[in-house]
Amino acid sequence: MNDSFLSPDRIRDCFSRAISDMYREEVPQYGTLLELVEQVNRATLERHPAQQKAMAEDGELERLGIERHGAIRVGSAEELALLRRMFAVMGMFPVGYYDLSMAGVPVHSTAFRPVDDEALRRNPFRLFTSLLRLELIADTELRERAANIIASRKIVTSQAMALIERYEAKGGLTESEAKCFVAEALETFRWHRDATVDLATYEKLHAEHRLVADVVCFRGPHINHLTPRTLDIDEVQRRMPATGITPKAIIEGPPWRCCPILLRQTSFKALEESIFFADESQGRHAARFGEIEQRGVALTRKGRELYDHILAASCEGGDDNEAHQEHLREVFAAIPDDEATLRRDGLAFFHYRAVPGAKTLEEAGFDRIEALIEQGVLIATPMTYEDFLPVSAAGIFQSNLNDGMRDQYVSRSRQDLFEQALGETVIDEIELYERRQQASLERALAQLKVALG
Ligand code: OOG
Ligand code: NI
Repeated sequence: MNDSFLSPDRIRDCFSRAISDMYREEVPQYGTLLELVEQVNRATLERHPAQQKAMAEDGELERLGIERHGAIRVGSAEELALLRRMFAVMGMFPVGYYDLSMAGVPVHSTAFRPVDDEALRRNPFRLFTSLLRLELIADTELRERAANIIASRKIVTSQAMALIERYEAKGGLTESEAKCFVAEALETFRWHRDATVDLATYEKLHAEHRLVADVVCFRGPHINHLTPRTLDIDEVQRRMPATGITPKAIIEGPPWRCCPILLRQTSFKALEESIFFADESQGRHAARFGEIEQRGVALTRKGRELYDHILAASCEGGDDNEAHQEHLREVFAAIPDDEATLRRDGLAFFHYRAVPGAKTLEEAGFDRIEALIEQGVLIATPMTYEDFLPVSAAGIFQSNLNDGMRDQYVSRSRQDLFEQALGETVIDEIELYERRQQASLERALAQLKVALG
């Protein structure tokens, strides 16, 4: 890349900090949450020096404090394709396909995020991006009305559009262009108190599904939550009430384990906000909420199948988190809870690296990897899960909508339609972890001068 250009990683880093500042102003509780998460993370690291050391060596310690994911929802194929181009400027690409219609939410989604090791280390900022499936609305008139409203709005400013085109034509943006791009891109995700429709239209769309009203009635895809990463979600959940935040009852995802796997999340409802309709009447709408997450190791296809199987066989959460977590700990005991077994059984992904200056013995040629690890010249560390979980995402959506809307949309998963709207295929997240693991292993073995056969 041309030297006078700012790298997409830098642009993404600026953008993620800027959107965090904007959201902190929009939703004061988010600031409180950040402080709580920071405190708990600091205390956790102090209590576990080994974890601190491992995270520092993996480059995870630096990204922890800035790591966020956000979520947005768009209304049409055109909007989704436009955002794909905007995110590419920041080195964020669509990874994974999530079908939420099975959970009664008329959307399907992907996560825009950086994909390679260096970019992830720099700033792993991700945006869970959902496309409203208007085709699932049975009422033809309402469906067309919604489509027309969406078609008439412009979610990307003309300045941002010009800079996206410039990036595509030149292969990069200069520092001053990038600065302008970040400021303009931010506008797309800002909250607007004035709806673009009158109260009657809002109510009709709301009656179809609250999410439909949320996507259709505003000027753009306001960011609906921004999530920091904690190292101890149970502790943050316990401490939330004392800071005036009431979390949802159940922590989504796997239970507490010595070796955390995948992703654990919990959310809380944000306050309802006043909005103003086009006919000047006033109303209330809850658009934004809060969420925290704890990330663990990424599972291989085999590991993921085991996880999904156990989750499907486990009982529904109910409202008692303690009892639910206890139940999960029992059923998840079927997944080994130590790094070595997870790795040897091919259940989780690892990063390999050679110990600097290490010498290998001749015999290492046979059962290479295990022998090298045994000798202490090759180190394997868990690869962080960078994606989302459809069942948890559905739980997050549900907890922030008015409940009782499950099973409303019966539909097949339509990745083909989603990719058509997006204008490209989504990256398979498991293949991505596989490639990264393999590349790290080849690099490490080359350093150790052990041929890979
Ligand atoms: C997205 C909900 C999914 C997560 O962390 O699983 C999500 C939304 O409500 O738009 O953010
Ligand atoms: Ni989220």
